[in-house]
Amino acid sequence: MPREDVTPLRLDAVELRRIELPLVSPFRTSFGTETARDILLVRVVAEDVDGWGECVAGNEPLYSSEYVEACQHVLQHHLIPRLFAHDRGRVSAQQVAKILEPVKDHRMSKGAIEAAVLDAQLRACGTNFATHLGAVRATVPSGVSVGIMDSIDQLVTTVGRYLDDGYVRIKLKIEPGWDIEPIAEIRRVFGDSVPLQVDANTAYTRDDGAHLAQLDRFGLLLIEQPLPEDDVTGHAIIAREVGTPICLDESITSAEAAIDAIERGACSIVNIKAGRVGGYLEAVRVHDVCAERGVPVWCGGMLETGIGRAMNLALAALPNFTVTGDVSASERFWARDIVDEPVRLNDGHVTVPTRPGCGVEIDQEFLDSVTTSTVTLAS
Ligand code: SMG
Ligand code: MG
Repeated sequence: MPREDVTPLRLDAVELRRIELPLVSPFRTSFGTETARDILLVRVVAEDVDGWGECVAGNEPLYSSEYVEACQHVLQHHLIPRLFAHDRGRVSAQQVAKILEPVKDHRMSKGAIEAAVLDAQLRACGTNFATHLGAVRATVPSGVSVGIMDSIDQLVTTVGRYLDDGYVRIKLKIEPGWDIEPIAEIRRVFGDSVPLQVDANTAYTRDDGAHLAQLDRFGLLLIEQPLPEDDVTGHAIIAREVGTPICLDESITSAEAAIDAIERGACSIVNIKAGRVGGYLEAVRVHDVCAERGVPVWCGGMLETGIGRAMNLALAALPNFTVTGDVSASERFWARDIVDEPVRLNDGHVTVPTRPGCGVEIDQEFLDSVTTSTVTLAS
């Protein structure tokens, strides 16, 4: 296995930068509609090399308890001071989780700073994320996540456009009142061979097993996170009532949580998002424990900019990522990305970056033009 420790770097400064990026179209899930993202980027300056990390928390605490303003606070007042205090600011990405362990949860914040440290270290030694994490593929198939729409007609038009673009798998967001009918219509219009899955973002209850079993006739790849994140037992109950495989997203907050959910029969597929589990290194551990148990995984998305997108592609190229992920092109969400090489769709696939670190460079002029605030902390 690669992924061995890389040389620690001395952190000279950390910049917390907030940007505002409008989405090309509103994105509606069972918990709300987003039209723009307020994104927190973390830049570490370490021994003359920069490293970037992206915090995936949303504007509001709706996907999970984390939200961008709180992430900025905990990074500024609790996480970064602990890193500066460790060995006079000398840290390696592999030490970050341990150093930050006394601070409970806040995984998206921890993941963002760990990513920035890892990016700096890998740039310093000329290695890329893919090699470091253990990637085995140069390109990965690209799936797209489609929000809840105002009408089924609008959904059909949108899905048709993504299929024309070449996406090889469609994920539809569902909620009570927007499930059986829209799926039936998508199957009727586009046929049974389109790889299709649904994501409920916790919108159902333990009583909905029989209702969700009506989705079985559509041959879906999986149903993602039907119940609240802390209801692992409920998912095990639903998994017995529904023929379609149950996949967990929000519930999987660590490798330990993944083992627990798998052993309790709550899921047979796992969605991995680095931010949700506290960073790319824990994400690799989740990948590994799932692989050891024969459970396939796929890479989730959190409407990332080109920074998080590039890192996600490295992760999605690991061997047990055998299910197509939410690794769409930058243009799926952004009119213009903040990096020099936005993710592009090529025959339904996206290319894993190969340059050092996360493999993309910041478009500084554009980044500055969308920046809403910057705080610099010096060690
Ligand atoms: O980045 O392609 C993407 C978005 C994928 O649907 C997506 N993410 O629960 O999986 C999920 C959602 C979470 C984000 S909604 C704010
Ligand atoms: Mg999800």
